Amino acid sequence: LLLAALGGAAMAQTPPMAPDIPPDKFSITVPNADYTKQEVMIAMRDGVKLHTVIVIPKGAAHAPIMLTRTPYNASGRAGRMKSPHISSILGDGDDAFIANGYIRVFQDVRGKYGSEGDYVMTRPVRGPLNNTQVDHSTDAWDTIDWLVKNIKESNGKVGMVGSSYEGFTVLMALVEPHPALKAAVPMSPMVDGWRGDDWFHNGAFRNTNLDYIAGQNSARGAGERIVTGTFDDYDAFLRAGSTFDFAHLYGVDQLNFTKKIFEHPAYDSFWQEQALDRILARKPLAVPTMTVVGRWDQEDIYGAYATYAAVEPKDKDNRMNSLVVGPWRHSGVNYEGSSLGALKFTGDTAQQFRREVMLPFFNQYLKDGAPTFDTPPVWSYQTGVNRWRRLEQWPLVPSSTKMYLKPGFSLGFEKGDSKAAAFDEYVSDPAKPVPFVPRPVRMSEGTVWKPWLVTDQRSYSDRPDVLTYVSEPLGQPLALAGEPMVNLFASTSGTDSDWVVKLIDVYPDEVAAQPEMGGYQLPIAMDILRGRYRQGFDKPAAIPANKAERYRFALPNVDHVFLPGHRIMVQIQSSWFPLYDRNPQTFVPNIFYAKPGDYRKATQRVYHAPGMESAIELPVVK
Ligand code: PG9
Repeated sequence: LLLAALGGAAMAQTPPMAPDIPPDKFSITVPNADYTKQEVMIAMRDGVKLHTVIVIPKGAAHAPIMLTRTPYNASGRAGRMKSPHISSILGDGDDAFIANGYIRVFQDVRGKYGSEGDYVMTRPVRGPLNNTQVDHSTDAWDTIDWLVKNIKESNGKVGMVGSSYEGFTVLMALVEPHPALKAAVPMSPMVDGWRGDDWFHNGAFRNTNLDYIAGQNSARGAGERIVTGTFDDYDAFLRAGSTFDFAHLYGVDQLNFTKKIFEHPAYDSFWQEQALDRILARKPLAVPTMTVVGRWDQEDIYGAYATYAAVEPKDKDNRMNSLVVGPWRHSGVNYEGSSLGALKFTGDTAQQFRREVMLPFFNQYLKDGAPTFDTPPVWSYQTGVNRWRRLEQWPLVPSSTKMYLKPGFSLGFEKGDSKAAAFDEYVSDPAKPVPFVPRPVRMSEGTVWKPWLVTDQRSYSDRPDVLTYVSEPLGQPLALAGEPMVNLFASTSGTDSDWVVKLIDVYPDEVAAQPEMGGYQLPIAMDILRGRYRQGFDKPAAIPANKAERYRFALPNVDHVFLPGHRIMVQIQSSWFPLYDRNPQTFVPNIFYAKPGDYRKATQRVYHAPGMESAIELPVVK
């Protein structure tokens, strides 16, 4: 009785009308969690506060910090699952950091998700395009300064890692790095949006971006996506007309970044001054940097090689600036890496890299007392023979061995018969553009988009609007290591034209170990050039009709062995739809605004005549 009376008196009653939702943020306790998670707002030098999620392993002391700055929702990046286990809340790509006690930090870039301020897509560095006091370089500096002063479990050393846009923010941090930033791993960084990363390739616009821009820029958080009501993207884009017409149909033309793209179709100062390889080439090399990219990176296949090459002359002992290329799709380095499409590799190549190369690279600069790591200057997965190898440089060899396109649709290292026909021709019809993957085209489906660069090219080799040249089966292995150069002599009956060139490894007719690979036409390197830019990317010029002109451009880097019994193939076509916008084949000032009457069929000729020997210059390892 006495106890009951005492208990009753001690327990205050909650008034029936007390509000049931607490006024301040309330967190449910995760009992026995092996980490703590804090969400803080860090003030930048202009007063804008950036939302930052800090995950600290339980018991951490003198731990290094690994920072990622993202436009893709910092909370989500540290919230894969609701779990008491740090390995379940962070992504697969963080496995090596988790196993080694790193403090993991994600921050929303200004203007996105929980952060204050204005969002500007891939905000340019302070300078001609950015007259404010802040950019991603200053934001990274201010963030790192706060982290090392405020996280008491840290040893004051910070690394940065991230892929794609997050790779771009890593590179931006290197423009004027904070002294506590000790090592960086930009993965598939977006470096030059015009030359060969997300927005354009050599002037041809990538239509996939319109949906991305809608998703990123129609709201601070996750924006709305374009709803076409059409299962096949090929139909949706073709019916709309020009890329402007498509954007206008869904109101995406109203978004500022779409306007900026449409206003700058050529490689003018808007693009040149954002190109991060050019910016970093002018800065001292202060932070050890390992740049990573996938061999078949379908979004940012250009920038990693470009920054590595731009910075390499400053790397006197060949240890500060390194390059890693794995057999991956875009950002595949952070996922399971034992296969890509039909291709199978030697186990989980992505995990091998993260554990055996990336982690010891970071550890040596970030972990107190960690051993020095003999960082490979270049760590490259040689496709065809499927093996990792350590190299001293990239490229291994210049692209100096010409492989000629010959009469009779053959390929060879000697010039063709000069008395044979001088050219091959096809009709390119903008009303029936060549699809980039078999129809129906579903660009937003991961199973279509992620492996598309290894798609079997058999669906195109027999089309009348694709020229296909093929070698005899090889008697010896042929190893390539570098950047193949296209050297095409071609004419069009129109006044503008795109040229798509594909270098392909044709498997033997029968492959007993993997029957579905019998006769497979595996793309090794493919790209597109918008013909109006043949005299300079900033100098669009009409093409004189029916006159052979020279078109020279680089294909993406390869490190590949064509095995005995395989054949080399080259395919040439003039559209790659709907990934790339259609060239109307009539010269107009701005292709985004081409009118229906501008789209005309054209007869395309590719020459193999004396003085006009079309060839691919290959980086053949002797
Ligand atoms: N490739 C994506 C992107 C980067 C930068 C700008 C626009 C798009 C990405 O995966 O982040």
